[in-house]
Amino acid sequence: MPLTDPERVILVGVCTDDYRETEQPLDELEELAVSAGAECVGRLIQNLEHIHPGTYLGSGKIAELQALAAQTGASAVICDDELTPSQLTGLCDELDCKVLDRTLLILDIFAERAVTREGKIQVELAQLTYRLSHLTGLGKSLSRQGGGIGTRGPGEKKLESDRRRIRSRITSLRRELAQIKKHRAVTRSARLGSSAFSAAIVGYTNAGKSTLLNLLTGADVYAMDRLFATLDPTTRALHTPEGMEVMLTDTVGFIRKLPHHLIDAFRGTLEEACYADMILHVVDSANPRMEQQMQVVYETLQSLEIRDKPVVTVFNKTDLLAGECRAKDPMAVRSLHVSALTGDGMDELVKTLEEMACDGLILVERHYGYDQAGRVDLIRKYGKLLELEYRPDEIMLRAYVNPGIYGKI
Ligand SMILES: Nc1nc2c(ncn2[C@@H]2O[C@H](COP(=O)(O)OP(=O)(O)OP(=O)(O)O)[C@@H](O)[C@H]2O)c(=O)[nH]1
Ligand SMILES: [Mg+2]
Repeated sequence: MPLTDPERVILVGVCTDDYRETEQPLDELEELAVSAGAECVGRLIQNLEHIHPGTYLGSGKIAELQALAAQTGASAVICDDELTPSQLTGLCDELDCKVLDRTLLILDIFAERAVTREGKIQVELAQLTYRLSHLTGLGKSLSRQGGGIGTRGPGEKKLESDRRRIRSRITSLRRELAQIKKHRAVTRSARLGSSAFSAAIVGYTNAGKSTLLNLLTGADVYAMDRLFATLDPTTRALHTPEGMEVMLTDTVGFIRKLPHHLIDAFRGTLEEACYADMILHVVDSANPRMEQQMQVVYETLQSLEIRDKPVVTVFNKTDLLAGECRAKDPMAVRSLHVSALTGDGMDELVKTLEEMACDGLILVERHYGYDQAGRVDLIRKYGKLLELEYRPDEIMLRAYVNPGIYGKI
């Protein structure tokens, strides 16, 4: 991508109840804008009972915004909500600069971060679905200036193309995605067939999920102080000191008002968590918005219909806290306090994962004669082998087995 001056943007939010409630979300919008390579040159919040259906803001505030844009030389305005097509058109008619919304911004970041073919298709699908429904307003807005936020990904050319072409592109992308999904299901069932216990690492974006996976498994997932550093799921094995194997999957982070186009498009990726035995919920305990972020995570899990899985919550980044972290997650079976950066609390986390993996299993230590090798095979196949030694006159093994197998060995 050629280096250009960062886009100068003004952040705009509508506060429907409490002023401070919206000041904080604009902080997050700023992080998003910066992640997309923009420079924030102003902020504007309007207190309204309802978001204006035609222009997002009321007319007085729009005049103020116009003046602020002129004064700061802003080239774009970013609204903290997804605009309806008529709001986009309405606001665009009133202003001389580009108008973007939170959804377009998040899609833009995703487009830049996507690495794998699956990730790229998912983002393009989400972008095209969004564009299809906002075609007129967007054409007007994005034609104001070339390049910058909102124009990454499938490209402006497609914007101008007619709806039918976008629709046929969507159909062909969906078909390709279905193929990839089939392949993923095969890999997954191979993984499940190995009967290893599995945990899905979920959490708000930037909580430290990838850093934790890297530390626990020696994986090499891209971890960075930016929102949505990781989009593609990665699975790695954690080998505990007891000899147990736990498969950990790192997934895309969640965020407040995650665009539904993205949830739909990324369902396949997000659903990795549906197939895990448990959820490892990573929380940034140093973030002032921690409570809201945890709530967003649970809401997102709900919308993905992930409900009845045991959750272990790790309050991460405790190294950044002045005092001891005492936070507790009432939704979780266990709450732990760790630092993925210093390694603090890792022993306890590994022990907890091990306990979860062994829950309901029986530890056996047996010595079998070579004529009983069939039982050894049974344990190998259905149990979790910790130790196996072929001695001259016997086979020694230590393993976890479930009660069903226990009766047969
Ligand atoms: N101080 C401190 N920083 C941490 C800790 N864990 C992670 N970080 C930092 O937090 C930032 C985000 O970490 P990631 O592992 O990329 O977070 P993530 O949850 O995978 O984020 P996304 O992939 O963007 O959803 C990085 O700069 C990490 O170095 C921690 O325990 N302490
Ligand atoms: Mg990550």
